[in-house]
Amino acid sequence: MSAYKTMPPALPSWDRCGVMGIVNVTPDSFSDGGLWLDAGRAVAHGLELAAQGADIVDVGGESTRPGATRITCEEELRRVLPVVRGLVAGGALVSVDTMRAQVAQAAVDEGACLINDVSGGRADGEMARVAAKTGVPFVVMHWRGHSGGMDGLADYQDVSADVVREVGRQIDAVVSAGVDIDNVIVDPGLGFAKSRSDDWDLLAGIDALTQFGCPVLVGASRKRFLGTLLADPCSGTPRPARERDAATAAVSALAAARGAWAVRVHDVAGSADAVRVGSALREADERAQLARSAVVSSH
Ligand code: PMM
Repeated sequence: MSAYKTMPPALPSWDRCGVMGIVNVTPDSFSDGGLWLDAGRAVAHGLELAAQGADIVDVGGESTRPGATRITCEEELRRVLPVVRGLVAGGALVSVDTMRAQVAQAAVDEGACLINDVSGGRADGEMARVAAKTGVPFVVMHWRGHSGGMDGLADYQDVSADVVREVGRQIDAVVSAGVDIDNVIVDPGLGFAKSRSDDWDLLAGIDALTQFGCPVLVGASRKRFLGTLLADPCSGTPRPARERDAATAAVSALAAARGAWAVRVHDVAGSADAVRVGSALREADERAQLARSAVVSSH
């Protein structure tokens, strides 16, 4: 039985780029694995993220770090559902990060208001139908294959054009399965079958993803391309994942300035400020463009 007795919630939107706080209920996620495996701690952490300014809290039970092996559906349900339930009871807006239709359905039944599927519906043939049936917003992330082998799939002619084309195909597939186009959110899938330079190229070309008219979600938080950028200049050792939050906030500001709908981050406080900076810059830019076009049309 869905938590939504009448209408499912519309796509959340804010007067700036939103902040999605991450709660990984996993033993093995790359930067916070094992920290929030206990449901009570995970709920407390998610509510703390909401208090720090997360507009929505994303709960995932299966690690997608490069090389990760899959867990069973039962285990994923066991990890995710009590946390979704606790966060909803605590008043947070919750999304569920899952590639499984059964987990998505169960999480929506507990009150999750968005399905974040890193495979964009490709990993589970039932997912798009479940997303359509529940009527909640659905993330179509660019994805080429499961984490176990995805590093071998980072082969592009032109990464921005290829990602846009493949995401476009996946949007068509989920819309054909009944998902309302107004509920589709797109995501470039930074770090998923991407080299470090692919991630930078995708960020530089993020405007291309807006051509579908769908909101854009950016997930750069603590990812490898930031660790490599900030590597120790002597040893070349990548900056540890937990020390990449300032760089993540910088990406959040840039994504907001480019018009992203939301950023998905571990450290909410830094990005909550950063998206305000980026969104204010974007608004100032829009005002300046309006003023320029008013001058041109008055001549
Ligand atoms: N990245 C991760 C997990 N889920 N979801 C979306 N929509 N976009 C992402 O970039 C994304 C994601 C991997 O990061 P994590 O293991 O720290 O959660």
